[in-house]
Amino acid sequence: MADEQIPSRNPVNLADYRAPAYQVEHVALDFELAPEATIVKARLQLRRNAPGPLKLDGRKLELLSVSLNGEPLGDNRYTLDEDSLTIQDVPDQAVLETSVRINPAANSELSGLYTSGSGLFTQCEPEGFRKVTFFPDRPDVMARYRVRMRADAAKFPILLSNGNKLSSGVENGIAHAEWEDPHPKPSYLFALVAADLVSLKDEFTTRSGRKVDLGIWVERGDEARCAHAMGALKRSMKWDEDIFGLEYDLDIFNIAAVSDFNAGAMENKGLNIFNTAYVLADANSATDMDFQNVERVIAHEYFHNWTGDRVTCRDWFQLSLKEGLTVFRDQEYMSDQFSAAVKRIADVRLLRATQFRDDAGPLAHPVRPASYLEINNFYTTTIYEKGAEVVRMYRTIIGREAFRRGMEAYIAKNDNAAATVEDFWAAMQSITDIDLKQFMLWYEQAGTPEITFDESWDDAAQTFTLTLRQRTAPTPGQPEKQPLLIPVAIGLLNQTGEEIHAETLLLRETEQSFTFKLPQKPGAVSLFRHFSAPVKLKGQSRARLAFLAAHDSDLFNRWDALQQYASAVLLDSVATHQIGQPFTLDEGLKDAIAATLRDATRDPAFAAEALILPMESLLADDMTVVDPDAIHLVREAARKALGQALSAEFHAVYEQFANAAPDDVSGPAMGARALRNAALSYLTAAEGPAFAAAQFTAAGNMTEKLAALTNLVDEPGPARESALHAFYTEWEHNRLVLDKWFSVQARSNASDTLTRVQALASHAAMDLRNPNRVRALIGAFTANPWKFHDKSGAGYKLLADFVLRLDETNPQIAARFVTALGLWRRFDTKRQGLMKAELERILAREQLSRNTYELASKALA
Ligand code: 0A1
Ligand code: ZN
Repeated sequence: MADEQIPSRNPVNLADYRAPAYQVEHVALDFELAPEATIVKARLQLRRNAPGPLKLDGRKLELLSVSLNGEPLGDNRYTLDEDSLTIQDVPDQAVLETSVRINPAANSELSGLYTSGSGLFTQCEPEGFRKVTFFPDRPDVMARYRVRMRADAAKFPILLSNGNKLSSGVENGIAHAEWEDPHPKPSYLFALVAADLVSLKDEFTTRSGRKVDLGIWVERGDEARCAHAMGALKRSMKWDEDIFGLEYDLDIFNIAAVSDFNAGAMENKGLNIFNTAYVLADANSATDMDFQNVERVIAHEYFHNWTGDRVTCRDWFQLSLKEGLTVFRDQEYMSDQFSAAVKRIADVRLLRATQFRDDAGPLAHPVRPASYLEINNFYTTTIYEKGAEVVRMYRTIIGREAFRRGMEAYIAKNDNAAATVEDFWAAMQSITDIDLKQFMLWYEQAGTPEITFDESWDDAAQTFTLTLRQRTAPTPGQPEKQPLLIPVAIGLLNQTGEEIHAETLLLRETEQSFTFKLPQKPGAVSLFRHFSAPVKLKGQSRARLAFLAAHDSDLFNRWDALQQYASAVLLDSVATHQIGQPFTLDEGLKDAIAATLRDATRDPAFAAEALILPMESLLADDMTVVDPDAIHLVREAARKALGQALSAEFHAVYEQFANAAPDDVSGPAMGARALRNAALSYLTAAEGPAFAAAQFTAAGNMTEKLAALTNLVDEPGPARESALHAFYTEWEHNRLVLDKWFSVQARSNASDTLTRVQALASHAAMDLRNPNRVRALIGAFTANPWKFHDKSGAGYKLLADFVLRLDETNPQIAARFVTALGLWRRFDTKRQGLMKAELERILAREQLSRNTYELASKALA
């Protein structure tokens, strides 16, 4: 960035949306590919669409020539600046040809065309295509593409792009290929790969009989680790047909894996490009979590073919239209493959830990933001995960069957078009009598609603009245909130815990009462079953939580009740600790954990979730002034006390579930391992590292190995050193596994974590160009709730140093890390000062990227 002007700091506003002056009907692209100098020739067939000049986006392009309808244009006919090429007086129908030179090897931002290893790859969402060629780089310009590529056959034998392959071959040492995509698409879905890759091939026949050639392209030697991804792809293709009636629409579906990638994966039409982390998996090198992540991300990108590609977004404010919907679809897919309750628990855990937290801080924004400086900063859990909750609420409100018809209506009406969240809303409204007008507020209002309630029983009338109240706290730019339409799934339980009534209520008012005629006074009401809305429910008594944790037939709420109960008692202990009193174990918590262990056989995966005490960061969210030290000490003390009090039970579970075959990645096998590893964590807390050391040595797969290592790294000493050394030596040459070696140390609670992270930052294997490696160290460290917040401020400084270094090469990744400092208001004045000082130091840098500037300045505001 150093030699450029300060990037534009003018926000883009939803209210300023204007249709594009020209549509592009067809694009012909010609690539002469070489890492340092690639020549891109583009031929755009233009048609006028609205008044105004022809404005093409373009960044870091060296313009070689431009001609209009075959006539070369002199530089008096156009204006060229840092970001665009504007041409006045273009006829209503025209052909524009440009030729540019770009330098993929110098592209460290990893957006546009860039090198990774010895290959060339693209990433165009959201605004990368403008770094490939001059183009109206906005999602409402949908064109048909024809792509020709030529490259040195020795280095780039494989040339891939979107759609169907028309031809390929090698002549005089030059590889060439031509691809054509019959479906109109926005530029952000363009993709190109030129590399020396090999493929795992398979095929899938769609329900109407189309034979689709499937290919997963990876580096030589990695083919054997693609089987799980291929299986996931075929399962996803079938599932989308079965559940949504959506069938694949091309003869080829390719996935290419790349090591250097800013995000998880990308849904380019017919050519998904994936971070290797979400493709490669075998039991030896990948954990059960990795296997599930591969399955989930493969499904997610595949599902985008309809929700994203065929129906795309009008502008980037509508990002959640495709992302929230596609996350919802991948959640449903995963919940059909494994246990639905466990999947819901994992999703809600994530939502609370990340989205609720953002929604309560200075970076809170609505599911559809009204303005942004840098769109790359808006690939957030609000857009993705809260967006998925919004889609889920439609289904909860109107019912499954109506929702399925609403989806059909949405796709039929918006096929091959660029849509808005209003279009989705309208499709849902069109098939239901329930008035959904108020529901649009979920897209417009930021913040997490808080729900409180009252209950009363009228003995004479035999009626039970439930009063619900909602309130959403102010968020930046939104001081006043209106009441939302909230689906509240409830269950009424009798005194012995049996269900006597279940229903979904629609809460529309700030305060609203619901009355039920019942045969008897209920024992307890279970609210927001299966987390029927993304809200915080307040004011449940401990007695009720303990009752629900033991009896609720809704498994999600049973889990949640135990979590809330545990949070309440741990926060009490934090308060006790702060006044210098010793820790005592709550009997109710002990009983609930004991009951979970007794019941574990029924659903080991569920038991594993239930055994995990509320995360430190979650406990922090419920404190007025966060005390990271007290939270950590108390949670550890509880783990240790439970491990000691229930030692026999934990040992029994650990032994009982030891039989899953190491390479079995079925749900039951993963559940058994999760349960054992949960037990291991208690046993280590109570009895020291012996068990973990034994598991480390005996481990038959990465899930067991990494869980053992995670327990071992908390305690400095020879057990830790020898395990880390053995792990490094074994996996030094596998980048994805080496990432785990970095992360596990950055997450460690050991006394020397800070100095270790500092040392790892300049380890020979640290690679600033590789986002996975940076996330493995710095991302993991900022998620370390105790060590990152070390009261010396050294953690904050380490982070800010990294942000400033990364900002020069990869602003997208740099900016993401700033959010960790955005929570400063939640801490004591000393930490506040230290965090603010680092934010100010970041902002003081001249030439700061727009990405980092936006988040740092909003974090301080
Ligand atoms: N649409 C992709 C996410 C994605 C976004 C940005 C990227 O590069 C900056 C890459 C991928 C998805 O939802 O999977
Ligand atoms: Zn997506």
